[in-house]
Amino acid sequence: MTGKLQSLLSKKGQIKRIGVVGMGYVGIPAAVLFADANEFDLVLGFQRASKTSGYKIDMLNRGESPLKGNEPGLEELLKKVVNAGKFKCTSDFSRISEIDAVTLAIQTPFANPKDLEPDFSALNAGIRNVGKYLRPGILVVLESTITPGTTDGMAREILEEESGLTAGEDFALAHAPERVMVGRLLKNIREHDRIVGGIDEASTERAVELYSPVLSKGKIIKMTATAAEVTKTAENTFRDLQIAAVNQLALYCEAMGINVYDVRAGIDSLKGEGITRAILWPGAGVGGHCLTKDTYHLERGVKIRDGELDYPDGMDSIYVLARKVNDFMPKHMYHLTVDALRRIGKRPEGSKVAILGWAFINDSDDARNPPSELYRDLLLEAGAIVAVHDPHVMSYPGVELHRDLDEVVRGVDCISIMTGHLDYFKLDPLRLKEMTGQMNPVIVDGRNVIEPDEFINMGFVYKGIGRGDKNGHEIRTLE
Ligand code: SAJ
Repeated sequence: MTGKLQSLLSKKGQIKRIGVVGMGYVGIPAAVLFADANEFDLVLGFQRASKTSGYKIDMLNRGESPLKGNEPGLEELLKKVVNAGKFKCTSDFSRISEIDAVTLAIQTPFANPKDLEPDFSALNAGIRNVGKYLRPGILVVLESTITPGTTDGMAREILEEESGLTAGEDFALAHAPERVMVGRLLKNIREHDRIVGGIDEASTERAVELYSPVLSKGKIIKMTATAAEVTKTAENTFRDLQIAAVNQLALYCEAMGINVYDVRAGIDSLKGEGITRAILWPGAGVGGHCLTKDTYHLERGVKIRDGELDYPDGMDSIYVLARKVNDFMPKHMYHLTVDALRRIGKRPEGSKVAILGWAFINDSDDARNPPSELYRDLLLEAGAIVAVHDPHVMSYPGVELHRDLDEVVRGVDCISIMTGHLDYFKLDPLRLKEMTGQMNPVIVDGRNVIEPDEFINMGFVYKGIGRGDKNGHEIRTLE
């Protein structure tokens, strides 16, 4: 921490005017919560007037949220702060020079999921824009999920290059990763603990001053910027690891002819006195935009690190292995499908398969990195005829999505449940069998949705993830 920055911040006084760059799922709720805090006078939402998202500027200034889906309280709060003149959206980045603190919440998706390299171009452009108009005494905070080392590395370099100022002396710089989930954006920002990490103590303290007013139940957890980046990527890496652990257990249980859900209940029973096993749920795969990429951010952070990594020579990271196990699960669903069809003398080629569920998560329309995609690709490659049902996902490039379940299952050889949507828990075995018109239709359950015996007793050929106790059942032929 240098005296120069401290004295600049003291001279500037309390944070009163805030800028939020990136009017998306993270930026908009953050901006309206800052604007609703009495501690602050004005919040400017910065949004590029681009063809694809420039429309948000007028919408937001009318007090209308451009976000899809239901976000409790967001539109009311947005109208309130717009009417109070405390929030305004603009594409004029030069107004950054008039604010005290600016946060950047810009997506860092994979350019190409195959090579797992993040596309930092939008974030870099945002940082460069901030750098251009940066003034002494301003606090810059990155909220996007980024590779550890980015704040104190690439971001610092761009800001210094564009502004001619020095981080930690002329301006404060920190990372405060977002932890919001669609459908509960405002609640998450208010109630989750907030990790706040500056490149130095003065930056950390200034970021604490910025975020404290918007927290209701949440507490501030202070650390360095790089530690904050590792925390964010690691908290999702750990979740992915936990899911992989139970997915591998499910595969073992299938091979050993036992029910993984009995084992899971047994393991989960060992708790109390500070012991826990935190066992999650096996399934048809792991999708979404968090768990599928954050492990690789963490792995990249270690690669670009300064210090020496002491780790067994040539051994895969358990985190990368976890990703490989989870990415195997849609393939395992395909193997279960092939086995089941073989039991009734059929092959994938020419068979009709109904996929139930395209969203990566139950009862949601979010279809980012859906496990169903690999499963569908494998079926198509094998010459199967595939139809996809999802009650929530409206569209997906290159995939025809059906809303009418009867239409999708009519005359099929196999029904595969890939997402645990509520609708699928109500599947009626007799009606479903009649719809397929088959003596022994196949059903493959990727999310523990159905009760196996109800379908086996109706003549279905059943396969379920982790159901080693049922997957080899006798096939019943009903008159
Ligand atoms: N999944 C399983 N088994 C489980 C849990 C999830 O197979 O036991 C699968 C889901 O089907 C889905 C994928 O993993 O395909 C991801 O599910 P998720 O519940 O982790 O949902 P995400 O990807 O939206 O994760 C977000 C993360 N939140 C943020 O990054 C701010 C994550 O940190 C949260 O823990 C998670 O939501 C949550 O708990 O809701």
